[in-house]
Amino acid sequence: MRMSQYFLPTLKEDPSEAQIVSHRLMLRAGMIRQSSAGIYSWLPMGLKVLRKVEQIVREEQDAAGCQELLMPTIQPVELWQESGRYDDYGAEMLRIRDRHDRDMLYGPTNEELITEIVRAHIRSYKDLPKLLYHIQWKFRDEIRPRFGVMRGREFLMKDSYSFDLTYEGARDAYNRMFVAYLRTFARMGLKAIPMAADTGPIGGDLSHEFIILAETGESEVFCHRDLLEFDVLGEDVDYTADLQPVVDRWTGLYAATDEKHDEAEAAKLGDALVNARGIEVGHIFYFGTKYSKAMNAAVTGPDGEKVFPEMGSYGIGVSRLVGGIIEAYHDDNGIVWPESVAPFGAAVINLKTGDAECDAVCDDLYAKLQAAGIDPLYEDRDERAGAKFADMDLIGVPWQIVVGPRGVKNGVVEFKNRASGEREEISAESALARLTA
Ligand code: 5CA
Repeated sequence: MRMSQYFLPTLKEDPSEAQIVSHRLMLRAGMIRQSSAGIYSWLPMGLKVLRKVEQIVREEQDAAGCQELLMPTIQPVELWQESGRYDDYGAEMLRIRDRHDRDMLYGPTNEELITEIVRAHIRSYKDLPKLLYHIQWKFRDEIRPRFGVMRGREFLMKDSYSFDLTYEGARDAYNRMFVAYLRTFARMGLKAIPMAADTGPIGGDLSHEFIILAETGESEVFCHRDLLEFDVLGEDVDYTADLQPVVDRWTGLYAATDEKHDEAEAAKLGDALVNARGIEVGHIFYFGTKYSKAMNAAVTGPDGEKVFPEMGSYGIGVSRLVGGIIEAYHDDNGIVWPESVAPFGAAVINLKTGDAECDAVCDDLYAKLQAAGIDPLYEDRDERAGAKFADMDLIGVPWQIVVGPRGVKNGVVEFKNRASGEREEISAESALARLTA
């Protein structure tokens, strides 16, 4: 992408409405634009990152044996009356009336809708288990939307739902999602710690929140220090195997959110106790037959008897994650994207646009990076060098190749790593080779 053509409305000044760094940087880097309180448009670069995050979530769901479908955002109220949640959900639910005076709602979550789909199509125990997910916008009329995409009213969620014949089967689905979540967040460079959590309006008695530690996090959390050192990507995961030992290892050490915190238990940890703030990036629930019974979604069991499937639901805050990643990866100059979610693989910075030699070197690098699938951003605007550097650091592309007239004369470019700030003078060919190796 050429910067001269790109719709990237960066801001020089800090927007006054943003209280936390990720919100400030998302606005300054031209990633989002507020449309009304807690509702955002995703501008081209913001959308690129959102899609990358979404794709990692998708790949790990697929790897864990979860099947993707897509449910609508607008739901009929009747299903929620069946489950009994229509009244429970209160003012957070956006209620809509269509032209035929039918009551509808903008889905805050999808337990009812998925249970209706399964009820309609799955009649026999032989068709179980099923593990289904979608990635869809949700609406919750949060009383205090804040911190940009962190607590929005409209937000993108990945939600999965499991249906099993037995408790053991449901536990197995829960464990698979537990491990898939650890992998998902680790691939984004995040250390997410599963913590015992409250179930709120979703219900059930087994639940973990996945929390990344951040000073700006909304929840107070407590955990054993050693959990911060566990490495999940180092483990080879076989989703057909029994994952209980992996889950036991993670849940064997103390970790709890505020609501589930037990002072006496935590005190036993002594110096090993970490008391910090955290951002909830995922939340998993086992709630047994709560919805299958209420909505009469029964299957015929092996002996012809009526069985209500054991269910669980598993959410990831996809749009919240974009903010969460920035909270974890930034410095005074701007965003420092982990490579796995970076909007561009590398940037080519032409310090003297219009200079025949600089243009030739840059054009060539740009074409070759494109051909290699690096998805480069080409800073080809007619701007001061200082402004180009500042914008590029703000945007946070992991690698920068800086091309200036002096270097070109000596046959070198500057190869800069955004995270470490390290710069090297090497040939354009070597820079290319580093990125395509
Ligand atoms: N049905 C269950 C699991 S699918 C559910 O809705 N769980 S939840 O309420 O915990 O939401 C799942 C995830 O969505 C949360 O862990 C959080 O990361 C994200 N989320 C929830 N509310 C918001 C919000 N207002 N803004 C941004 N992300 C949110």
